[in-house]
Amino acid sequence: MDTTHQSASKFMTLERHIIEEKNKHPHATGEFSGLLHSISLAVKLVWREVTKAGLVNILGKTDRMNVTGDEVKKLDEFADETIYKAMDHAGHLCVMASEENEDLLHIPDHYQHGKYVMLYDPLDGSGNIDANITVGTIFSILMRVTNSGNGTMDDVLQPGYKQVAAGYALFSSSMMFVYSTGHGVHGFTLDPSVGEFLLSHENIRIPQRGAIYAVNEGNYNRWEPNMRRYIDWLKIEDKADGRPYSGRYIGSLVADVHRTLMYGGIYCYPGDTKNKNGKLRLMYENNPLAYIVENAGGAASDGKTRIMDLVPTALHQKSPLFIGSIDDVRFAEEFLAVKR
Ligand code: P6P
Repeated sequence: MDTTHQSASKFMTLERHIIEEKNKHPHATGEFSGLLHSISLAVKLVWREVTKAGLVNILGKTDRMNVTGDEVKKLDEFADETIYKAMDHAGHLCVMASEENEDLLHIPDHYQHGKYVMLYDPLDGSGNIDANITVGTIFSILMRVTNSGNGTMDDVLQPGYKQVAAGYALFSSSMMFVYSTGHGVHGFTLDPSVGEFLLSHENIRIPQRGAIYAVNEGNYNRWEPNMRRYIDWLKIEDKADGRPYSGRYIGSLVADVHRTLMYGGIYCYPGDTKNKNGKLRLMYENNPLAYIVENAGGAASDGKTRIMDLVPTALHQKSPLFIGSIDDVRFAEEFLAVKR
């Protein structure tokens, strides 16, 4: 095979990958592929604004707080509206839910209602926008459980193991789109010269154990004693290569989890004396990222229970999160289970 052809055969666009993934699901209709394609377009529109945020007046703050008390930045609002408008008319969805909106986001009556549900965090890590730090969009896809018409809370409040797809876009030095439909985790990098996502990380597998931990140590004094003991243990010089784990914390979940996916290790956001369930949202952050990491061979729990087995009771409920290499998550669970 000549090198030209070889390089051409490696030219896998996201669109072609989605179609080939569909062919692995014998009963899949084009609707699922169309949904993923719509999402990839939506995040490109967000990326376009994120890349110029510093140049136009969409940095800074609005006078709004979101439903979980985070300050809403203008780019948050733009991303939220852009994704909704890119997804509401395509006919794939019966309802949406966004971290930035207290209630369900219904599909306008004059548009076709589809069989899927989408939950999304439009701009995770947005507190870092003004410092030009990596942020991203996280999405989770479920099948509706009601028969027709507007989707309901029953369609949305499903446990994470019911997800049929999940992924995230990463707005960093380059733009990446990482997704899974249950057949491996695949990463695409945007080639801005053609506006296409090209396959750059096929079948991502997370190392069984890593040497990096990510946690906000500013909360150390609020943690329960076993959590402190776990983090203290990571810093002891007795690890496999004779060195302690390295601490890395970006403060942007999607970036911290992507690094963990690529290099291994663990990201922790435990509960504490001030927030017993921590800060992260089960439906918009923990479930989709757990789906990705598990499909890459990793694990995600709340310190005791598998994240994707948690049965949601509220749209914006929070849960502690321990996510990453399977050995690291199990070590953390063992420390947390010790009876003192
Ligand atoms: P803290 C951003 O608001 C976010 O939800 C995640 O992206 C991030 O990992 C976390 O909060 C940071 O929280 O308490 O460490 O500042």
